Amino acid sequence: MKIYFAGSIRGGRQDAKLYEQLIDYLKAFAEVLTEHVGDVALTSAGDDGPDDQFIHDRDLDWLKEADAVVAEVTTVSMGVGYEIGRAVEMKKPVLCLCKKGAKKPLSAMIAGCDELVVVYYSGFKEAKAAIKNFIKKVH
Ligand code: 6IA
Repeated sequence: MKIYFAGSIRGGRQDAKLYEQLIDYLKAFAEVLTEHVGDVALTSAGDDGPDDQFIHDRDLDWLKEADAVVAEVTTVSMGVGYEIGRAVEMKKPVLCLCKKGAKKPLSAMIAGCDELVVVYYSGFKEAKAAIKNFIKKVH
């Protein structure tokens, strides 16, 4: 099973360590196509490819290849929102994980979409339980 993990890059890297931990947990169940999202060395100003078109096209190919998407949506990110929208159009199962009590309330376009599984969690333990439950359903 292949998972596309989505998390903020240019939207801000304050949760990069958390992405790394979630990706490590996901790897127990599936191949994660987008491990770089959890690379704490990747800053919001850093570079990971020749140009933006390359990054976009390569990521879209991975999204098409994925069986499911797990997105950490607490940090607002244009790219993550775009990936979720494209995944919904492709009829892929999508889990959106959002920290309870986040500074900015989750966008209505994510919180209000009934084609997504949206889980609000309090700690890493709850996030892991949501992932386990989601994987069980989509496997
Ligand atoms: O708008 P954002 O940059 O926060 O969007 C983040 C999402 O878009 C992630 O889930 C990634 O899958 C994807 N993405 C955005 N930028 C990149 C990237 N390098 N490499 C891979 N995936 C990306 C860009 C580095 C950049 C800071 C120059």
